[in-house]
Amino acid sequence: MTSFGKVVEYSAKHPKPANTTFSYGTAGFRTIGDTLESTLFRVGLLAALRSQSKQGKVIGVMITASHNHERDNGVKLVDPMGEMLQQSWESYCTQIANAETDDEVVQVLTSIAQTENIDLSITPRVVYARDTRPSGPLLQAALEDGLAALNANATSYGVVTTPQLHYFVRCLNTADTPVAYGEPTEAGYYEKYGQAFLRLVDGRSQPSKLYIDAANGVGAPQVRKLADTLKSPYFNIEVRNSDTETLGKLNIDCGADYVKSNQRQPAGMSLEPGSRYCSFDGDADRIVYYYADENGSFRLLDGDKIATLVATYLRDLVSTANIDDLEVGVVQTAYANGNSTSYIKDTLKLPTVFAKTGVKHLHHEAERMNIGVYFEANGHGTILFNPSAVSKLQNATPQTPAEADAIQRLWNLRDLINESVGDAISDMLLVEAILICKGWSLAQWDAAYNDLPSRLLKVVVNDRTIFKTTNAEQTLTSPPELQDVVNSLVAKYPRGRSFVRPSGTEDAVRVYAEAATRTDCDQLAYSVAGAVFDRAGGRGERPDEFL
Ligand code: G16
Repeated sequence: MTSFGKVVEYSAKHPKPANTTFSYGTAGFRTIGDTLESTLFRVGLLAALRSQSKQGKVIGVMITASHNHERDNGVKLVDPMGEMLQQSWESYCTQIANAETDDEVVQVLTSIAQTENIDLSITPRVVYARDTRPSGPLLQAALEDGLAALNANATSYGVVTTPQLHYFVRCLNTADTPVAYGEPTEAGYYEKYGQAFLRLVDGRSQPSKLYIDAANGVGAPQVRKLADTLKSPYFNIEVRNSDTETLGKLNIDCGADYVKSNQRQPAGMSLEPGSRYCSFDGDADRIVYYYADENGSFRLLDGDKIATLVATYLRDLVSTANIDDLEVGVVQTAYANGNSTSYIKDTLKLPTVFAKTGVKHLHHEAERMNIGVYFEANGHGTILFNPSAVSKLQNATPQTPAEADAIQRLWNLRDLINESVGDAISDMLLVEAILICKGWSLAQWDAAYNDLPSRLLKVVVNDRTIFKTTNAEQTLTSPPELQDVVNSLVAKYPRGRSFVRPSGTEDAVRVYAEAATRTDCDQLAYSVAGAVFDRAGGRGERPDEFL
């Protein structure tokens, strides 16, 4: 029997739905969960092949649709260092997911194996996990069939957060090497990040309670496990929106995406001035903070605010550590608030670059920096210390206690962050540690700069694939002439900026706008969304709330 000898038989159990095209988008495959069975089976095959192409390194598979509605599901592959799948393999994913017959599935596998010169005698190793979605178990079973068809050595991590799975993959592949990342277990995860947090805050004043909206997703049980491990007054939390059992609650009126998009608190949280709040998304890879000011008005501390807080803290530590040529940089996307970018450039005097939406794009830009802080405005991001930064820290010879302390703090910070991917739990510990060290309230953090009023809207259209962009997704090249319309609308508003791009995770087109005043911003956002609706096949209700 050839290496692919069992594939046809297994594949026949998971037929591809007719007239459906799948595509590996911003964060893997993502669509209605019930349609994804064949895709999961085939992702199992591909994960095994990917492992073989990496000489048997462990590959991860995460079954989740993150911030999306509960009826959606999705899957993404995790590469050996816990990073997102190498982009050149994304087209293989799309190819195999769309193979029309079982024989064609084998043909695609054979062609990838030849192109990539893969040694098929290597035993593939794959680990996988899922979030709390109801379609998860069925999709997991299909994935397991794919792994069995290629005789993979496969291990389930059960129901965990997406970043935890990334962490496990990195730990497994670095075990017993000089860059060993940690214990590849849930307990190891809580221990590593929790202990780094405690080392950073030791001796400081204890913070007030942090209320966490867990989006009724997997972050709820996981963050409670962290609290149980830490048992520390420095980590005094209360978890809200933690119902992972009742159908229909995941991400509904709660979670980081809801809070960021609607710029209001989630259901189940009434904000008291002086209290502290944050929201995770459904698979706990994003986080945003918020509070009520003294007038009771809602104030959001999103991914841009987290990036600037973290970059400021790192910049100051690096300066105190007095290490030559150790630089901090920041990576953002077009969704970054214009005032955050000005603040990074003009006040912090740090380099900043723009990447396309999707942490996989930001991650690669951050790798080019010594210490790269990358965050999307939606609260998805982390920090990377590249090998040159690590060796500079290792070779540093501190001349004063202050220099030695700053270097130690940089090491602790590095241990505190999930370097494989954006992680709501580790990012929360990072923010908490910095606030505790600075003795800051959320209002003091917020005071660094004022956001320009901004608005993010979704427009549902007949076919979002007709939308093509360039210039880090800020300029439309298709549909024809739509960008000219956007430009003419933007020109009407002081400090106006707006762009349109197709979502890679939802069946919608996203419209972002910002301007000098709230009224101008909303008018700009809704007029651009209206133009998209009118000129590019809008479906459902026309977005015209403010016009
Ligand atoms: C995913 C990606 C993020 C991206 C978001 C929205 O987040 O990991 O990097 O910002 O989708 O993407 P889009 O605008 O293309 O729909 P998550 O939290 O849903 O995995």
